[in-house]
Amino acid sequence: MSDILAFDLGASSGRALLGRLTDGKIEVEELHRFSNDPVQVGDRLYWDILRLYHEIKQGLLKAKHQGISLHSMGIDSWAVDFGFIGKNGELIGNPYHYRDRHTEGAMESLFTRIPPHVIFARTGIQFLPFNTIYQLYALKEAKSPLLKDGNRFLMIPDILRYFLTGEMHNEFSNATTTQLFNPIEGTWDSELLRLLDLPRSWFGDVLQPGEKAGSIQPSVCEELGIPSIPVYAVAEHDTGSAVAAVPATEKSFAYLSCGTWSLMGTEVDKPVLHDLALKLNFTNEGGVADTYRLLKNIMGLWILQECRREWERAGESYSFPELVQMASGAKSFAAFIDPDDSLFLPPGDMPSRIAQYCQQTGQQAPETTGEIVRCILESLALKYRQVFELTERLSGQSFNGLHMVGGGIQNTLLCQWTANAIGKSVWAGPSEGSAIGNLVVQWIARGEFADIWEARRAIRESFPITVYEPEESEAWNAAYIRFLTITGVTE
Ligand code: LFR
Repeated sequence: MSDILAFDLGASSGRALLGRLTDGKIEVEELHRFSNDPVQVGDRLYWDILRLYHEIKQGLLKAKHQGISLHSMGIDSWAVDFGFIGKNGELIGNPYHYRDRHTEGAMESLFTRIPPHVIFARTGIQFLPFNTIYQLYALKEAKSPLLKDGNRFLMIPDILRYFLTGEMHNEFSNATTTQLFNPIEGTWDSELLRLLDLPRSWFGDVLQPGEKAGSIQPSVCEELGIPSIPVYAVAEHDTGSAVAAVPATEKSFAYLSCGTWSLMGTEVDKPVLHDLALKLNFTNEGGVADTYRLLKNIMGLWILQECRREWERAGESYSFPELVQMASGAKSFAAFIDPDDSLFLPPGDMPSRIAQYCQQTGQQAPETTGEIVRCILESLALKYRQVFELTERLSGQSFNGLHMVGGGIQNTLLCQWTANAIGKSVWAGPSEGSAIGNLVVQWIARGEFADIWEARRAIRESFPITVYEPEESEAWNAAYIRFLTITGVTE
């Protein structure tokens, strides 16, 4: 009775996870995994949205072929990206990838018209150059035909849901990441839309995670030979789903959702909009059960993923475990980078950029593969300490440890180094955080769990949690002071 499906789309791969609930215990099975390959055309970088829709259909077919009778499904993905639906109901063009360079300079340019403190006061969202607001502004400035023909604004999971159900809805957790949603008013910010000269009518009703968003429409059921099932709006921003899956017992907890990005922070009942939050560039993204995520984006394992791609291009292929193994053998604390330096945001030759960063900061650049990987992982762990302490300062809380969820926890060296860097316990698990958060929001909606806390208890009892205790504290403390001096980022 409880079989449901979560589609979780990441920046480099997607998966369909079957969830089953037996006597309060959650079991999951990966039915389908696929790569998500952004496509470069000329100097533009796009998402292959139709391929993603195709893979969602493949996931549904796999469930059918295994004789699984599904009761509902939900979709989550990365945030900020979007497409337009035209008057004839068709998607116009391919959505841009948030790492596309068309937003370069857009944020700074918009600030001359709308000061950052005004944007923050109205939205509570951190300033990332690829936020939807700057993407839309860049399209406006470029007089993009998308804006001429567009009729409805939908984000990535909204589009895929629309293809399946024929219904157009926006969803709360993702809507907040646009930096166009006003959390106090609980709706799109009409004033920002007006200042950007964007029609309010493009932005639709905003469903909360757990609300029903339609059912698979007859034409799709016929095409796939499947019965119709309800499609729920979940926390369709993957980070929202990942944090829903944090197996915390206490109301106040710190988390790190670790994947391509590292998202670190805490859960709060109301957005934190004061000056310090603005100054520290923290965000207040919408979550499940009327919560917000007070967090900061950290560039994350993206830098390592891009290094791996670069080495592969040069004919050297390594698995992630091999890379981690090489790092563990390299000299410790030899060089540091600030992972959040804008140098590391666009795709490209990361080993050269790391060397460039080291030169600029008077350090000997790492040379061997192991040295480079060590530099990235140590710098990430030290950055985590910095953001962990800022989260404590900003939220006025002291945490006795850190929950880590997401695929990045398979990197046990990074988990251990994170514990070492923050000097506190790390509890790692589950690794399929986003997909599990997606599942539990559906189960809550279907009355299988009373609330998010009951769901979190079930997650804690259903998945292994690995504990890492801090080691080598003195060496890591000394490294932290050097890291702060070299990166020059004190806040
Ligand atoms: C993580 C994530 C982050 C968001 C970034 C871009 O997958 O969703 O939360 O800032 O991707 O959308």
